[in-house]
Amino acid sequence: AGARSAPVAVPLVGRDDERMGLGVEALKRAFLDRLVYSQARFPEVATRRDCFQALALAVRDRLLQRWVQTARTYRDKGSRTVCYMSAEFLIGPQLGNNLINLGIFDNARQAMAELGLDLDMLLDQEEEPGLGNGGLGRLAACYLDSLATLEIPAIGYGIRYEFGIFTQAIRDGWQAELTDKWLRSGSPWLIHRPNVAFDIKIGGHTEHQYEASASRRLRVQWVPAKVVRGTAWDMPVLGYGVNTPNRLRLWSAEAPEEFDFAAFNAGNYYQAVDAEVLSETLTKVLYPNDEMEAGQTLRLEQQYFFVACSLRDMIRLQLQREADLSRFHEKFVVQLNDTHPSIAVAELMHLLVDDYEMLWDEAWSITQRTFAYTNHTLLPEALEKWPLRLFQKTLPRHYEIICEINERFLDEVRIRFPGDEAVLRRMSLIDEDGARYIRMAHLAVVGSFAVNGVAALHSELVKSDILKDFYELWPEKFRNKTNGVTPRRFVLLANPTMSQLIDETIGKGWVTDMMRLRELEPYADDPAFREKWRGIKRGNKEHLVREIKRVAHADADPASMFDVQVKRIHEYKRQHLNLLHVISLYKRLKDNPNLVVAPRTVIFGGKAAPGYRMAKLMIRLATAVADIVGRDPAMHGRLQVVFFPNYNVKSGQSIFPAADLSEQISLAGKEASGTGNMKFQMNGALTIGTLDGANVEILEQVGEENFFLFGMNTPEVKELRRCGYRPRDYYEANPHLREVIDLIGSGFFTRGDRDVFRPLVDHLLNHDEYMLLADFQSYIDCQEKVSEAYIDYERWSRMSILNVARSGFFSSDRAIKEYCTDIWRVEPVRIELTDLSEDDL
Ligand code: 4GP
Repeated sequence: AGARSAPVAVPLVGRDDERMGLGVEALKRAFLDRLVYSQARFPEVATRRDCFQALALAVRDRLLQRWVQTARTYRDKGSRTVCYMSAEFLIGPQLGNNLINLGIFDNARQAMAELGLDLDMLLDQEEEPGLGNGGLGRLAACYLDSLATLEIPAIGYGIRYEFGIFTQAIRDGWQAELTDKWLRSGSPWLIHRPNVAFDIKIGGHTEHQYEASASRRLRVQWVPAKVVRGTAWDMPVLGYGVNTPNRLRLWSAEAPEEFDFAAFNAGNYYQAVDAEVLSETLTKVLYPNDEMEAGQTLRLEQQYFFVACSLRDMIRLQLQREADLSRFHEKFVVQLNDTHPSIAVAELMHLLVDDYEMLWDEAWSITQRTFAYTNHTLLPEALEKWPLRLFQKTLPRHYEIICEINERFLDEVRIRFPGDEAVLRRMSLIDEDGARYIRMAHLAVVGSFAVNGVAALHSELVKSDILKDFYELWPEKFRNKTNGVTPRRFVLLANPTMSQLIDETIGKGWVTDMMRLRELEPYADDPAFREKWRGIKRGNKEHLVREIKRVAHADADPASMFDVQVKRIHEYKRQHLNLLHVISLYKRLKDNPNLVVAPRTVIFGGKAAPGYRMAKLMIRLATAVADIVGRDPAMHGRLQVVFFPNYNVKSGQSIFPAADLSEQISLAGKEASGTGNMKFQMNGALTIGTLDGANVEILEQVGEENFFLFGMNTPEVKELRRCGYRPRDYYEANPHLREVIDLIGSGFFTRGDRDVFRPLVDHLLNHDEYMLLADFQSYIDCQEKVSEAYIDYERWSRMSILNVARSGFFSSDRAIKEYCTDIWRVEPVRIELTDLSEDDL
């Protein structure tokens, strides 16, 4: 690049690709430059990895150009900013998505082809940044995409885990966990900001002193046991078709001093580096528990660490523009993604009261106007509570602050519910029954101005069940924000052939206005369109068949129905109910070889938390059934089972577009929303599901005739539980169910070993917390209807088209717009791109 000339403002509309650096020639040049100047390689010796890196860096340059302007605009305008705080951002591979959002996917493909490279091969090189477990982390990533696309000033704050969610391998049918190494060769998207650094205290004790001045204010000093330095790593998140990249800022822990010279000089070399090693463990690894709390000190330290860095960062930004923090809540609104960051409520109080010497009442008023909290689960084992002793030891000052918040809060409760001791005990931030705990959900609710669930049903259950008392106290705080997913990644990028057909049929523009998909409805009655639709699904299935061959070493028949359940493995999600159906079908096909049913390939994918024994056993059951069914020649062309290993964002992009049937079969009242259900629907899969989570709203959108509904609803579940649920009664009353369960128990799937699945069978017969046996027959009957519908392929295609046409509501753009108007009160800020001169590129 030559001397920089002053940038000239040129709007992006009517852009000239080459001049903007986005054309084929410009991309080739940029790629080669990056190969040489960043990778120090020439084309003849470059590896695939070098080439990926070079293309990614060339794309990143284009993001950064927009980023700088965005940052400048936000600063100049002092725009109100959403801070999305989340311990997880399951962002997935970035290159494809960035090419899509920049609008240069086709140009990049051509540019690479002209250099003799295949874009798909390059995309395949990218390591998956698995900085999350499942739904909650992926939702955060979809929301960042929509925030940027809607041009909302926003920052995602999270943790730069060195090791994300483990890589799953299947060994002898069991899940094996391998360490994830997404950073092994660095990430081209992360930009280190060593100068954005904060020293964070942990542990120790507090000292209380009255000031000598007339006011004799109480001053609290926190004397920590250790100090960890957090530095920022930024990832640009570009919106689709706009010039807004927002910032995902991830904190990484280091030792504040590189070296303890005192220890070194005393001759203890090891102790000298100890602090560094210890500090760095803090952000080493993501806890692989989905909907389950670990309750370990390191986890609390992680949560506190990233929240403390983030709030300090926000305060720094605010003090660049204003003299004090009295308008902090006007500049920032913080969304707490579940309770993981809810310690932020106490931390902001600590900062305002202790560091900035604000009076408690003013600080509390700012705090309560800053935070909003999203609940993602009703499962009791996922509701975070910290043993008091552990908490006090880790965060002594926050313990005091929480006690103070609690006292004041309980005074309010006393006034509202006089004489009701039970309500005080239930609502207290501290659980005093038995071992004492801090209840993080209560802290989040008390410290927030808004609380939301993630689907209509779930938000109702939040109000009627887990936060009932709080709802009675503050009904105005509670709302619903039904989840959404980004159509950029999960339709445009994942399913280019369907996207193209939609473009040709109703024109472009639906990607940012998904309600326009309704215009597809009339085409459901057009046989020629249906045929094209089937052709596209077939192509996507053939692509998945190749993937299945590659990773699961199995052959799958693309003519069969692809019946798919991919999500974390959990008892409440009931993958084992799906397996009961598979075994039932197997048995029926064996008994009656002439049975007329649709041929099926049942595909499972998902990780189990490493310490969750029952979930691991469910995987083992899936692989065992896959094995036996696969070996049976009688099943050939009729039934097949595949366990797709290491399900993640990347493989999801091949799986959703290829699915015919989407399994959403959790026990009613347990799945907060689900988002996979939406990704399947957007890609033309039909749902078999219970009235749970967002299934309820999917059913409402598509109509009963385009949805396979089965099972008990939430009131029925509650009623059955109230009456005393006895799973064994179902087993005894239903001979077919008995056959299926007995087959598992008999050792049939494990070469005669009856012990392997005994815990699972025993659990089903004696406890069956998630009521599989109660829903079994209804599920089997419903699967029968699925089979009939699939055989009538014209009818199936019609239903599939209508599902896509009616999926617009589930775009994360809709969800984010609701958050913006109803909770965040933020407005879009348009970013005008100023052109770079020729020789800058
Ligand atoms: C998940 C819920 O289980 C899922 O229903 C929901 O769609 C998703 O959050 C996003 O809201 N919860 C978690 C968790 O991932 O760890 O609690």
